Amino acid sequence: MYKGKARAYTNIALIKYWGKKDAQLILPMNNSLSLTLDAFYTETSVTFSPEYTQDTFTLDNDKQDEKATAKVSRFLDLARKKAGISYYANVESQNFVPTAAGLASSASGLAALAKACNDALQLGLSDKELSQLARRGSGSACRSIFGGFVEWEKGYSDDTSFAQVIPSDAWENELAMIFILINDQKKDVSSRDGMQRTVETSSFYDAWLDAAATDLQTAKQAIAKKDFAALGEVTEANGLKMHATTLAATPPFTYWSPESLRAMNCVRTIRQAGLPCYFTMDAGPNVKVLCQKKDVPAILDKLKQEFSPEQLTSASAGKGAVSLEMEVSK
Ligand code: 2P0
Repeated sequence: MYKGKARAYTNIALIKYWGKKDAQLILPMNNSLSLTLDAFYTETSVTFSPEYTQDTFTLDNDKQDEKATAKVSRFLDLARKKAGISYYANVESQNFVPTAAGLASSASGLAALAKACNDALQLGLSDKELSQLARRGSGSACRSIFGGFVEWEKGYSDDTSFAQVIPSDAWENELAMIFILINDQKKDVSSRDGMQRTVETSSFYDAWLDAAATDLQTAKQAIAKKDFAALGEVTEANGLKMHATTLAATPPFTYWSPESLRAMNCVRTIRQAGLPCYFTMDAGPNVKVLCQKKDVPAILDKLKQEFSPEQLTSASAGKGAVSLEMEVSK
């Protein structure tokens, strides 16, 4: 019996990953850059045993259906292959999020599973190799192996596509992200389907790739100079460009809801009143606000005039994935 347990924190992209060059290996079309956060995380334990007759997957104490389990099984196959064993496994995952807000991301989940497999099977993978492995589960998971500012180098093969820390002199500890929770319903178009449809059909997609390359350089320069306004501006602009691509897809779609627009306008108003803050959105209607830690109370005060306290949660920069337990008995 081989058991490992690990925790990984979620990350939010400031420069988005949007589109795959290779869906099987999960190689992205563009580099992305994220901030790992401390408020939301997943703890996952995995036990491989000769006594199991199939893989099982429990999420938040709910036994998952065949489709969700099959996704985990495909990932476990990669770990089993590396270890040279064929035991089935039991995976138990717990998402730690302040409210049932639909923020539980596959990034923290698959990063925690990769780390737990590494521990259970004593694979001895470096963080770079762990990032490559996590990427095969879910693209954004490769960034959650690391804390702080992280860049996912798109690479061109399984071995060359992985994330790494962007040196920042710990500047991320002065930053924060406020989440405006709009909706916890399951999304109509998953990020996986959404990015595929966009790559295949959106007439704006080539423009997105050009913009993402330029925006990435701007963001890295802003981090090097600790220039918050520059980082915020490029974060907001890049998110808007990603979302613009979906409008030009066939059939067109959007992750925005009227409430998302209201939140974005609210952030702009707060900024115009003199508090620096910038929004970004992912494959869903929630709005995330990048700001400086010192301004969090004042920005929350303003947001509370428009949104209920239950809709607002703030996070600081978080750490990379950590091991929690290990047990091997033969
Ligand atoms: C990101 N997103 O960079 C982008 C921005 C959503 C919008 O990564 O298909 O769950 O498993 O590789 O990583 C969400 O997509 O997709 C995502 P897969 P993933 O954070």
